[in-house]
Amino acid sequence: MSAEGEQYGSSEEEDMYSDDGQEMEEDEQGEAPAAQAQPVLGPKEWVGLASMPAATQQALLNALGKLRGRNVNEMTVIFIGKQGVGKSSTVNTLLNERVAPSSPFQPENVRPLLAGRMAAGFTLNVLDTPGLLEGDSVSARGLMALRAALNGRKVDAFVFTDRLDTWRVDNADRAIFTALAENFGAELWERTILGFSHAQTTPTDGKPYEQFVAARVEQYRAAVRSTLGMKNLALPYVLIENGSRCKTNGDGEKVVNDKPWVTDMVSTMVDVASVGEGYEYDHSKAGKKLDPNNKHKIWILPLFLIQVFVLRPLLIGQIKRDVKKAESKAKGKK
Ligand SMILES: Nc1nc2c(ncn2[C@@H]2O[C@H](COP(=O)(O)OP(=O)(O)OP(=O)(O)O)[C@@H](O)[C@H]2O)c(=O)[nH]1
Ligand SMILES: [Mg+2]
Repeated sequence: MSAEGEQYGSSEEEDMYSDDGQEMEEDEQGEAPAAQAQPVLGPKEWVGLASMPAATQQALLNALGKLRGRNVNEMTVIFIGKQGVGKSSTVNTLLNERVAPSSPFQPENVRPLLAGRMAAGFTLNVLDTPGLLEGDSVSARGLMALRAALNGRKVDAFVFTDRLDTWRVDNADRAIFTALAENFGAELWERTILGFSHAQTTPTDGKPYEQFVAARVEQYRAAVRSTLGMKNLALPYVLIENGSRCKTNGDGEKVVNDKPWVTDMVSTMVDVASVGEGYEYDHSKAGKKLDPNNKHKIWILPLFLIQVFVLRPLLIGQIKRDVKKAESKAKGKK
């Protein structure tokens, strides 16, 4: 977290983002086209805030005001998780703008995306990242995109997003928990909020809603803590409902279980942001394992050398001896 505005577009990787949250097109060489290579970078006025219900606007400004009270004028949050769990939709709902592409049918964004928004002298930076799963394994591409998003930037809170209505934490999920810790350090998890989308789900087991939520949250927390061997991880949680049928209260605010959830989410982010100095990606400590499928590649060269310099000469020697034997046998017969 920093009290001063960061430089946008100051690094090579910054070219991956645009200031309005739209992904930049790639040309055939995979580079940003010249016309867009140097967009006017920097946070924009948070126009979406003005069209939120007055009660939400006030509550958000109050929540962010807690940081301003500590002389901090900026907060950076980043959404991570598998494909299709609602990361982009949540970014859009949070900013009340359609900045991130979202689709029910296919993985949407393959590159990270940054949207910086200013209101009342405060800058909120929101980052959306591509899904972290490819087939049944952790996506190396997803991890690389996340690294690009983290590089050179202090992050105040991560929102690890998943659906409330999925009743599983499987091996692929656990592999993602581990890959994040291995590649980006366990500190990432100390700044992580669990974000459950589809929170307007009706409990299927007939349990009261609160119990249903508590069970899913505890299941998730236990899985993360046990996978990482970090039993004291706090892992606060927030409930999210991006659907157009999200209930609203008398003030027109989107609510889940009667609570205005956007405000609740931002307050939780502020609480996490208020602790310590924020997360910074440490290149030297992590990053060598970005390809989770790379683990055994270290053996390729030694095995190749053994094959060329040991096995092959042995085999050729044996073949020569066999040929000689066969020839002398044939001579003997004559
Ligand atoms: N009902 C409901 N639908 C949601 C919610 N969040 C997301 N969706 C829908 O789920 C689908 C996927 O959502 P996205 O926001 O694109 O998911 P994502 O995590 O960004 O996916 P990738 O970019 O592919 O990693 C879209 O059709 C959304 O409309 C939610 O809270 N409630
Ligand atoms: Mg997305």
